[in-house]
Amino acid sequence: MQRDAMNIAALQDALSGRWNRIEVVPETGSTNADLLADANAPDRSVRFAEHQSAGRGRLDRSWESPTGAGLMFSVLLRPTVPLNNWGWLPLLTGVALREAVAAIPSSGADVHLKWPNDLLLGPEEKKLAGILAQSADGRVVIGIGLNVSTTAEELAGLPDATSLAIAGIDADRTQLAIAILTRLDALLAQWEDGRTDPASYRAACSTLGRTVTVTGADGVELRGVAKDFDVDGHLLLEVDGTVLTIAAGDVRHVRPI
Ligand code: BT5
Repeated sequence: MQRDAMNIAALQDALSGRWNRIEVVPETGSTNADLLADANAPDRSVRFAEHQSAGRGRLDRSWESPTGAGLMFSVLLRPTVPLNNWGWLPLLTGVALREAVAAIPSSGADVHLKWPNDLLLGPEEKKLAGILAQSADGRVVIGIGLNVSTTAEELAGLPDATSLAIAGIDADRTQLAIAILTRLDALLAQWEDGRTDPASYRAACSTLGRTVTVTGADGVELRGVAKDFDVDGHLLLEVDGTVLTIAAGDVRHVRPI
């Protein structure tokens, strides 16, 4: 399938000044791994790949996408905000992603976040995008994978995945990337000033109020009601009348029978 390459000149025109080093590479293992390995990468570096041979998900899972079918990129930040506030970064990235997808002209895309930051599409809640944040030595790298023109055949091995094209939404990857990074820049400015508004995340996240199961990295599964998020962006899960604070885990939205 013929797919347009990312337009680096348009990205740089629109984003320079806000984002310091913007690169597009045809092929790499993982844009997250690249930025983490680059000790000299400046604050607000952005690296896009047309293809990743070892795209990563959380917990050593993988992110699979054909060449040019989606957005695959990472941003590197060197925040001056205290480390204990960094938990908001992947959540804010999800908010930026959702706003940018919802704003695709005449798409009417029904998108919302599943805590912490999967972007789900439509009533079937299929996964359109995922986010992976990794930190090391005063740096944080946030990676985004978003399915754009990926076909149903290309996603056949991932029954819970979808793409904008499958939903009938035609989107230009370069313009979408500009929209995401412009929104993320604005949300980061608020975050750096201590003005993050948790309401914007609450409004974007459909996990709130739902019965969910949460599976921890140890495989233990909890079932409860997602009551709220705390100041650190952790999930407050009510299990048998007790509210537990969940810092990380895989959430499944339980559907009413
Ligand atoms: C994520 O992990 O969803 C984070 C994905 C982050 C990918 C970006 S791409 C640019 C940057 N560089 C990287 O190396 N990574 C980041 P998680 O929640 O663990 O979900 C992973 C699971 O999603 C996999 O185990 C599959 O089941 C599923 N999956 C894999 N590829 C997918 C795709 N294209 N669309 C939807 N689901 C997918």
